[in-house]
Amino acid sequence: MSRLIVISNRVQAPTAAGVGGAQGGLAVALTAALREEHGIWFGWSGETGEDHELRFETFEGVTSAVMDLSEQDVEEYYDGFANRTLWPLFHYRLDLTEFERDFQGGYERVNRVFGQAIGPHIEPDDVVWVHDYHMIPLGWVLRQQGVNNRMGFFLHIPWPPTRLLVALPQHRRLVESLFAYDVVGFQTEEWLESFRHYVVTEMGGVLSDGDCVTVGGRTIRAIACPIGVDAESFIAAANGPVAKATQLRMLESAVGRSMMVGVDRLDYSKGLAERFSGYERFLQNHPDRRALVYLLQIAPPSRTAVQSYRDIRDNLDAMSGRINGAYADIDWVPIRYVNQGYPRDVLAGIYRAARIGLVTPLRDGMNLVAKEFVAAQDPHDPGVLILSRFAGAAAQMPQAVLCNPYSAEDVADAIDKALRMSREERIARWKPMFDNVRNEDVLWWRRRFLDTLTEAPLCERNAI
Ligand code: ADQ
Repeated sequence: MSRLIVISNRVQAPTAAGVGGAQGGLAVALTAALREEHGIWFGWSGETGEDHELRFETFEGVTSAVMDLSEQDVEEYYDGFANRTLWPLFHYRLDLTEFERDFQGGYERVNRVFGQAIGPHIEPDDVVWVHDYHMIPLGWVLRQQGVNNRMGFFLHIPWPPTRLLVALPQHRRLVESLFAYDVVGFQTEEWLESFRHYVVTEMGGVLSDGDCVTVGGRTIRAIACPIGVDAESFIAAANGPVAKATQLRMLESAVGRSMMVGVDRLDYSKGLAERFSGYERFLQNHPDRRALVYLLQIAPPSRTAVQSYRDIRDNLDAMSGRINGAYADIDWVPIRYVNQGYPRDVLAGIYRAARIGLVTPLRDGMNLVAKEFVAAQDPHDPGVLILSRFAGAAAQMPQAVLCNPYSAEDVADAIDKALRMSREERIARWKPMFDNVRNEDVLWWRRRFLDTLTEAPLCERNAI
């Protein structure tokens, strides 16, 4: 029987020290697969240390293997190339993208270190699944060590248009390394199209039937495979006692007012400043309806070692303070701004208490919050999802109130429309989105990707 090997920057498998019930959908789906197939999840421990030894642990039937990285590794590979070069560039933020040779060198070095440490643990029948932008060259490193297994790669973030990608020095080297995999997956057709465009125009690649993309002598399958949420457990959580208590607490804290909720990592790609501006425009345009609504914005800090992330936090602190100062009354504040994480069942209750879910990223590979919000709603009285047309999720959820997050007026109009929407229309929009979230959930995603990797005839095996 073949085992599944998952490799990602951070390992989210349960550990004895562990996260247990706090796992998100991706971790739930992958740990279930690892448990069934006796696999291993490899990655960075999140800690710094000088030796690159893998530490194995098996907990609740799932084996994880983590390694420390040196301070220099973290600075160049993680804070540097991954989060100051690739993340902004792939989210169309050339203005925030930093190009440093040290970052690229560190990125390649750490991928080599991972590959050399992991390679010897891969057995001939294992199926290898590498995740996300931190690890693009890893497949290539493994092939160089003679790993000839089926290997797939999934990109969780957008793939940028060719005209942006070519701003990256050595862009071709990075894309070429993807051809070491057998299958490369993207969240949406749009990102897949951008990838194909790059391959054809910059590499002279050829597209053929069955999702095949050939460059030189190497052929891979490139597919769109949108990730979903752990829908059944989220629906169950939304109907459970913790969610019910949370919902009650939310409703009691603002009787007679509609809550809008935003839940995002504090990241410039999530469009939080633009969201606050859009809401402010609504408050300006509708003085008579101001006090009937408030925004709960939950945004736990992330990547605080990176300056642009500290800047966004300062900016949002200032904006929420200014908007609350300008509009609040003795018994109402327009924005409740909270910088902490919540357990998933509490989050489900918060979503369910909301009349509007505001999901307005400037660019997002998929966006799972949009799907969680839909999963958590009361079927008889669902809230309205306001969704950025630039989130990958918009392709599967055209029934949302789609908006342009760059336009404060558009966001204000969307809020107005959502608040006025009849119950009939809310149900009519919500139902097809709910069916989609349920049908194309995270297990569907995992099966689809792994079936493509393991069962479908591959166009050509990639020996390097
Ligand atoms: P992220 O950029 O992290 O993921 P997203 O898809 O929205 O974005 O997932 C965030 C997850 O964190 C959600 O499950 C959400 O519930 C959770 N979360 C956020 N704030 C929280 C809080 N305060 N408390 C508890 N949980 C919180 C990247 C890509 C996305 C892609 C995913 C999965 O950027 O585009 O959808 O990977 O592929």
